[in-house]
Amino acid sequence: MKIVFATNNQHKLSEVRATLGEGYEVVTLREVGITEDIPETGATLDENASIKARYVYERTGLNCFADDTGLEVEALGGAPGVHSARYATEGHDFAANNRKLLSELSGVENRRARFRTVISLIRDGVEQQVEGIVDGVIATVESGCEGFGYDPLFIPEGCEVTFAEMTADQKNAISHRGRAVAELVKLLKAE
Ligand code: ITT
Repeated sequence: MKIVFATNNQHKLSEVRATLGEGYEVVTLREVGITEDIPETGATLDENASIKARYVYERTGLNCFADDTGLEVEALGGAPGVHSARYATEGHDFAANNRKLLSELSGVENRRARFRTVISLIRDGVEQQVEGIVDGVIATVESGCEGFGYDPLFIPEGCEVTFAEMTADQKNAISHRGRAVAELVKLLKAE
């Protein structure tokens, strides 16, 4: 099945391609001629996932899906949440975001956090949403260099290492996005 993934994030693209496997031809925005950044003007992850998927569907008429992900930190009242990409600066500066997170949590004992991914699928014009969540804690120092974003600071529940210290397969097996994509596959397989 051919399907457009509405993202400009290459890390997400390779994670999703690996999780979906061979039955799906995942096409990029560039491959369907969309080179501009899709404005993420929603107030929630659900809204942004929907905005990105609809943007692609309206321009291409192709089956597509979009993911919006946020890191929700309990002691910060759920921040950075929907603002995760631009937490420290307007650019997607992963290192600056991680520095800011560590500084906001300096001296804070409650390190509980979760990643939440919402995926909006539009198939034959019909939109459906699924979600994936992984609970964990924010480490006090960055570790590992795999993955992207907040991965060097996020230790999933039941693990002793951060996502950035795991292989892509290990992360995908338990991550927010891996879980959301597993739900996406269920939707795609259901007629
Ligand atoms: P697209 O909108 O083009 O898909 P993006 O990078 O803007 O890409 P999101 O808005 O969904 O993606 O994600 C917001 C930020 O959350 C992202 O820039 C990362 O800093 C962080 N993030 C998302 N998924 C993550 C993951 O699996 N591991 C670590 N950080 C992640």
